[in-house]
Amino acid sequence: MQEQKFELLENDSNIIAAADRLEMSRRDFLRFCTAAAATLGLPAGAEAAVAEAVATKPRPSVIWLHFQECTGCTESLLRAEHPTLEKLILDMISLDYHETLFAAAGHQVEAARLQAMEKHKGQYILVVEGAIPAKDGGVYCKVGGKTAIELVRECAADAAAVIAIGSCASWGGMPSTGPNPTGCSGVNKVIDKPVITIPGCPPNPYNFLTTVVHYLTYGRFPAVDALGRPKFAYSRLIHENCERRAHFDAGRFAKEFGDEGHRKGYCLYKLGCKGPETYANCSVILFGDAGAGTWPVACGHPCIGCTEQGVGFAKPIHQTAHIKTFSPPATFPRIVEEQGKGATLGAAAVLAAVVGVAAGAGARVAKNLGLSHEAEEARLKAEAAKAEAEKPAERV
Ligand code: FSX
Ligand code: SF4
Ligand code: F3S
Repeated sequence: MQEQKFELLENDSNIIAAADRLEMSRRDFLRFCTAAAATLGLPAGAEAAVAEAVATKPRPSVIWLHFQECTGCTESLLRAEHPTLEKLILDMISLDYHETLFAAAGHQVEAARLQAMEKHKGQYILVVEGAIPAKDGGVYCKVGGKTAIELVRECAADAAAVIAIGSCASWGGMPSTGPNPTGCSGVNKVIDKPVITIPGCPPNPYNFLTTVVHYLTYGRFPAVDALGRPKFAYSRLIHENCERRAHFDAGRFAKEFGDEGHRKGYCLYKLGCKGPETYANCSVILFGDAGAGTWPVACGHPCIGCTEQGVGFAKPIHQTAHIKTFSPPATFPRIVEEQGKGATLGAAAVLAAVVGVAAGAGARVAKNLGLSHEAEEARLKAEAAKAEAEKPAERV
């Protein structure tokens, strides 16, 4: 069924043109549209509408402002490991003003901004990257002689929508960390319009891309929560979908970087992982389109809660998280099990014979992924039993 639908779409002239434009195969283009529709939680069949919109809808004009930040949002968007992501984003929007990417400078670039605002009055999307300093009349961040507050208000006035990209623009992020000498905050504190926020430091470029896909397809942005975050991306705690969750539930924790638990891929809660109090989809969509294992926890570092106001850059990195859903019960198993306890050597030898072959291949994969401790345990047991069996018999 899916195959048939794909075949029909693959021969659509608009899809063929879009795939050519993006230098993707038609199938990859359709796969992307299907994945975007699934990420947005759209009903089956919506991928055709998404594909049609991405292929044919006029690209919305985007004015992109930079304030107090590190430009990591733009960097993460452009330096995605997989070039397709960047290509897709730049294909779907008409980037009419962007200080980092513009070749022009000075008055020329200011003129381009005003021209785009005039030409697309009431229709352009304003994207803001970076926090807005308000202290001392906003003197800590000026572009072309105007303060960040002035610029954001001027550009927001005729914008069809405002998107705050990154935690800095969403709620102040890193620059707003105490003592916050420039008095900076998120965009929503200085304008009266609703702001769609895509927090993260940097934010996942796929969440921005998917938000734009929704806008192209339906002419409106996806549903957001009380903080303006698209629900498709920020309605679940990282902890709910974490690949180390089974270790958390079983009471297996890394207690120090590089210790046995850390090497085995145990839960990072005791190292300060903020996954239990951070809403984001990093564990589900990974990061930067670079494939398996590319998000902080999979790399062995606790989540620092970079998307979450009051957590990221606010709580010490190694402070344990507030568990929103439940606390580990006192009945959880011991954190470090003793190898081989409870099994006789004979039983271990039988186990070695039975699981040895399976665990050999399985454990290698699991070790590479750093995900499973079970297979690793079985491999160690099998090796110990084999060594024991090969030992010369002791003299009596
Ligand atoms: Fe940097 Fe963006 Fe962090 Fe902030 O991302 S990655 S400091 S969220 O505004 O450039
Ligand atoms: Fe994953 Fe962190 Fe939750 Fe552990 S505490 S399961 S590492 S999100
Ligand atoms: Fe940030 Fe945590 Fe995701 S640190 S990138 S919210 S895993």
